[in-house]
Amino acid sequence: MKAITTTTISCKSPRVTIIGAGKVGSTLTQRIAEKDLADVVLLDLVEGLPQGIALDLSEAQGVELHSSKIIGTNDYADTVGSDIVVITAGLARKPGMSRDDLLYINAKIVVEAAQKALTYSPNAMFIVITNPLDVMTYLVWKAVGLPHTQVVGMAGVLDSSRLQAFIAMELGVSIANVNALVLGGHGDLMLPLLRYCTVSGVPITEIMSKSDIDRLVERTRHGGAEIVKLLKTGGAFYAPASSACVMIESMIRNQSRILPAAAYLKGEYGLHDIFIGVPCRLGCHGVEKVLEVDLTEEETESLHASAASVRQNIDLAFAHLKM
Ligand code: TXD
Repeated sequence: MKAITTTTISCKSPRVTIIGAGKVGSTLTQRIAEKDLADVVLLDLVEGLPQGIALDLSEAQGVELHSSKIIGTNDYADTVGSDIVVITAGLARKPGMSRDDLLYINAKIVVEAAQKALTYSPNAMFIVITNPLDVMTYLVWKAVGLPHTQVVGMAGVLDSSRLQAFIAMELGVSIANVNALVLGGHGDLMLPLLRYCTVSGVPITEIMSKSDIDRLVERTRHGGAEIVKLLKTGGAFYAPASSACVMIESMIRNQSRILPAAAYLKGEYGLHDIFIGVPCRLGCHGVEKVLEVDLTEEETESLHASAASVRQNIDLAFAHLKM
């Protein structure tokens, strides 16, 4: 009889902490769990909220048949040993409020949250979702003091996915045939790269009129506000949660997907010491590479204008926080 050899495998599941159990945080928890990506610790300052969501999602497990553990808590000690920390805590936009109105309130919230989470997960990767996104991502990086590759902001996937959806709706084609790429800051100065937006590989600039494209770009730029206006209470959360989830999946499963995200630049695109939306390769080490695509002079100008507005808000936030 042959001897049976035994192997030891790690029984530890990846662990994702989500700070902020609001619309985005709770929907993201559901997505991660139902895709069996990781155990999730959902944390909020409101007592009972994360616990209630975690219990409800756990009670769906018998039907969904995933094996992710979901913990709801108000205590950072429960986040210990997280591989990824996602920060969604903060205020969402109310109708008529710009993303930048949220600057001071959310700056304080994200810095505190990041520092507390870091105490229990000193080598985690941080994904920032709270608005104004590019500024908050920079603040989190400064607050945690980790290598910049371990901090990234989610917005480009969402903005690109919105444009992708609008192109597919307009042309009446499957979304699977449409690719879209939006760079720059997550705000009114975002930069859709139309030459890189394609339908079955054909640039939309060759199959759509300029006025139609401009209309879809405008809709993308104001995609968040359009939803705020419809919902009246709070902002978008399904597409934001899906967008964050695809980033988490690429990192946890080391898929090396190229996704647009707010990454730290040190000279790429002629920009220094700033987080802004650019195409990145996301893998188990975080932002493993920033890809530099060719930009026209006009596009470079737009990207720099977007970066200048992010920089201005970083300076305001720093002065406010006395960091
Ligand atoms: O593309 C993007 N990056 C975005 C960003 C897309 C959608 C939403 N975007 C921003 O994410 C939005 O402007 C907000 O700044 C955040 C979270 O949006 P969400 O819609 O989830 O907001 P909610 O439902 O108001 O939830 C916020 C939660 C709420 O439960 C608060 O109690 C909690 O954050 N909160 C905190 N938790 C922990 N610690 C602190 N200090 C704290 N403060 C608030």
